[in-house]
Amino acid sequence: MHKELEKWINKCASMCRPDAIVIIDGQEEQKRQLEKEAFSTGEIIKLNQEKLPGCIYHRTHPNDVARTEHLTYICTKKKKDAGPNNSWMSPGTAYRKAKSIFKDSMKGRTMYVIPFSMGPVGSPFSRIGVELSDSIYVVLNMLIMAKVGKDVLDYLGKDGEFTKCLHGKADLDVNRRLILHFPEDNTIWSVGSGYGGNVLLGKKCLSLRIASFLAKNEGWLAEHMLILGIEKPNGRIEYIAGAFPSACGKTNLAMLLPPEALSKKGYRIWTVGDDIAWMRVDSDGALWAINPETGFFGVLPGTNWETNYNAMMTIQKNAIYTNALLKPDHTVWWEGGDGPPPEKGIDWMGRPWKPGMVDKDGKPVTGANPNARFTAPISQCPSASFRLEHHHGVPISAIMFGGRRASLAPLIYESFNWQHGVYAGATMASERTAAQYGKQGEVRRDPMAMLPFCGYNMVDYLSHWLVMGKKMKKTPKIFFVNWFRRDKKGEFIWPGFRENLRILNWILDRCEGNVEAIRTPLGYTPIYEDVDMDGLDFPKDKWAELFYIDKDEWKNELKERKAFFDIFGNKLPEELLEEHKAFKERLKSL
Ligand code: GTP
Ligand code: SPV
Ligand code: MN
Repeated sequence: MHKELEKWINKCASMCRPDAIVIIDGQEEQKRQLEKEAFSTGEIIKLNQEKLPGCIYHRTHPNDVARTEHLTYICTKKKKDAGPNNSWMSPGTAYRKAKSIFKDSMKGRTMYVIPFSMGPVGSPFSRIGVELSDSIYVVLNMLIMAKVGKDVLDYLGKDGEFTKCLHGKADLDVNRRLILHFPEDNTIWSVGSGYGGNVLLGKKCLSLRIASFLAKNEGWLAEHMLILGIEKPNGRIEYIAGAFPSACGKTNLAMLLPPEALSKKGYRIWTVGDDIAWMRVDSDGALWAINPETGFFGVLPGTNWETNYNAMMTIQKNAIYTNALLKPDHTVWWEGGDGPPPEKGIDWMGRPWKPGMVDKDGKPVTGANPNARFTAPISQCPSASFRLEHHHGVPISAIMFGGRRASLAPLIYESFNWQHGVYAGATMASERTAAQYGKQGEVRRDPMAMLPFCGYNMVDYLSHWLVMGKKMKKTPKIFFVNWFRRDKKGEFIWPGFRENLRILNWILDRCEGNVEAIRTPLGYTPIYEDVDMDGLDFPKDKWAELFYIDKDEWKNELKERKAFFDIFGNKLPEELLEEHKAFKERLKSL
C-alpha cells in the first residue's frame, strides 16, 4: 500500500475515532450493501423501483441546503495569497479550529475511504484525490460524480500524488461548519455539513479551488464551465466552453435539445460537461478541455420534459434525488417539474405537504427546496459525448461568459480580442440564486463565475488568463451572453433554453468567419437576419429590445466595475485598466 496514504488515514482516524474504516472499491456489490445500510437507518429512502429503478432519495439538514460561502476559507500561509475576495484563515488556526470539531466526531460511525480520479485514470490532465468521509450519502454521490475505486488506488501505486480530502458531518451545526482549503498542502478539510458542494470534495473544492491554484502554477486553467459540442448539418463538431455562475443555466445549455426546425436540418448537441472544465494548451497550440467529472449534480426546480428533456432522460434511473418533494407512491416532484403538484406529499424538510400551503408570513411553502438537486451519471444522458474518455478532451473553438441580468447586458456580444474578452469575464456580474446562501436576486460581481471558487488571489487569476492567451497559437473567440433580460412587465424577453442553440450557431458562424456583425461599444452583436430563426416567431422589435444599450445604466455599471477593480489596488493588470478606459471612451461616442 501507499505509505503516505496509510499514514494519513491513520492520522485522521486517530483524530475522528471512527468505529470502522472501509475502503470503497467501486464495485456494485459494496454499493448495494451501503445503500441497504442507509435504508435501514433512514439516511436514505428507496424510491419506487418500478418507476425509478436504482433511484434513491435523501434530505439534508434544513440548515444545510446550499454551499456556505461565508464558512469557506482559503488557508494560505500569507493572507495576500488568498486575495481580497476570499475568506482567509491561517493554516495553523484553521487546522486547530477544525480539529476541535473533528475530534471524536466519528465515534459510532464508519469512515469511508474514497479513492477518486477527476478525469480519465492515467490521463496527464487528470488528478487523483482520496476523500475520507463518515457519510454514505457522500460515498454514493462520489461513485456517480468521479471515477472511484480500486483502479484509482492501483494507479496511485506506492507513491503517487493525491489531494487529501477529509470530510465529517460532525453534528451538522452551522456554527461548527468549516470548508477549508490548504492549497499549499494539497489538502481539503470539510466539517459540519452534508450538502453537495460542501462535501463532494472532488467537485468545487478540488476541481476548482485546489485545481485553480495548481493550474496557475502549472500553466493551465481550471474553470467553472460547461463544455458542449455542436454538430452542424455538415457533420463538423465544434466545442464551446461557457462560464455562468451557479444556477444560471450551465446544465441546461450543456444538454440542450435542438429546436425541431434545427434538429430537422441536422443539428446535434454533444454534452461533455455541465459544471467544470480543465483546459490546457495542447501540442497543437490550441486550447483543449476535459470535464473532470463523470456525473451531474444539477438543479431540480424548473427541470421538466419541456425545458430539459435530456436531463429528464438522465435521471429516470440510478439517480440520487436530494431535497425534493416525496410523493406517496415514492416518486418525486419539485416546483417547475412536470404535471400539476401532487395532492399531497412529504416536503424536503420531512413534513406533510399540500399544494397552496403558506407559512406564518403568508408566503407559499414549497414542496422541494429551491436548490434541490439530482445526481446522475453523464453516461446516461442521451446527448453524452463520445469523447468523454479521451485523455485530452476536446478542442475549444469559443468561450462564453454570462450572467443573470434583468437589464443592462444584451443577449450576446462578441469581444474584440482575447484581452477584451478577459475584461468582459473579469467584469461579470450576476443576480444571486438559491445555489448559495445570501440575499437572492442581489447583483454581485463574479469574475468568470469563479468568485466563490478561485483558490488564490483573484488578481493573479485575472493575470493568468491574460498570460494564457499569449501561450496559444490561436485563441478561442470570447463571447458574452445573457439569457435573462426582462421586459417592462418583468417577463424574460428571450425564450432561452433550447432556443439558445440559435445563438450558439451564430457564435460558430463568427468563429468560421461566415457572417458580418454590428460593431457596438460593447463588442460585436449579431445582425438579426444572420440568426437562424426557423420555427421561432421572434420579431425584430423584441430583438432590438434585447440589444438596447441604455447609456445611463452603463455609466452606472462603469462606476461599479471601477469600484470592483479598486479592491485590487495597483495590482490589477494594466491591460484590464486599458480595456476599461477604452470602453468608457467608446460609450461616450454612443
Ligand atoms: P449550478 O449547477 O449551480 O452550477 O447551475 P447551472 O449553471 O448548471 O444552472 P442550471 O442549468 O441548472 O439552471 C438553473 C436555473 O436557470 C433553472 O431554474 C433553469 O430553469 C433556469 N434556466 C436555464 N437556462 C435558462 C434559459 O435559457 N432561460 C431562462 N429564462 N432560464 C433558464
Ligand atoms: C454550484 O453551486 O455551482 C453547484 C452546486 O454546481 S454545488 O455542488 O453545491 O456547488
Ligand atoms: Mn456549479
